[in-house]
Amino acid sequence: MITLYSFGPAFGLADPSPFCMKAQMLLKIAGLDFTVDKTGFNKAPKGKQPYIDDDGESIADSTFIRFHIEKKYGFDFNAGLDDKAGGVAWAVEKMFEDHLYWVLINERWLKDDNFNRGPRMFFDAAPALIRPFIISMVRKKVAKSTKAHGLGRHSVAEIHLLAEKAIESVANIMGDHKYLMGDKVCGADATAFSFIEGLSCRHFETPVIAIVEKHQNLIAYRDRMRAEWFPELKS
Ligand SMILES: N[C@@H](CCC(=O)N[C@@H](CS)C(=O)NCC(=O)O)C(=O)O
Repeated sequence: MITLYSFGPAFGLADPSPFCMKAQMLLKIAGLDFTVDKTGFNKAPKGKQPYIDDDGESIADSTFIRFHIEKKYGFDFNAGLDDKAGGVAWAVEKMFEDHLYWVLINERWLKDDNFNRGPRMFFDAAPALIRPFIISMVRKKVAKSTKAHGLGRHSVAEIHLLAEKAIESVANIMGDHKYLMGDKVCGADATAFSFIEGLSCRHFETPVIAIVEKHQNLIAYRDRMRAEWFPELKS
């Protein structure tokens, strides 16, 4: 019995966290049954979601969840990919997770309008009296993290230029394929879909949406993938 600990649907997305969406999609691609638990954040082994409990075994981090599925269930997320394609898939995945993720964070958490229409709701359960203090503290922590990563040291124009280049690279790699690496879904599709979906989410107002929408193949892919893997979501 697998339990996936994540945030649950928000902003028209299967999950506001692209990593949680990715983990959910990996489980779906592998054909495993699971339930979603939205109450586990305070017990997260690495202080972040997603994590899973698989018959008493706890696995934290979407990539280690992937490795666990591959090892325990013998599922090959790179089936059909040669070494070069597997390498490209991994590089694309990590470009989303370790580079474009910070663009998404910057747009959602550090721009007041977007913060107010999105992440602010994560604090609704905090006592009203200390809520503003907690919000300010967490946003300062987020700003510090983006600076520590490096992306947060650039101007807005520079951040969008980097986003443009990264997204264009993904569009070029995908070309006219049905999936990221060809005609068969692979592990990196879980990441690619989740981040393209998150970066182009119309609940927020950001030039990044137009950057993604410049690439018709990415938009068609996003819509196809949503219909295939998350049919429960309205498009
Ligand atoms: N490397 C992790 C990243 C997970 C992650 O960054 N989760 C964020 C949500 S997108 C989180 O739980 N943040 C809470 C926090 O940092 O306090 C993975 O692949 O699962």
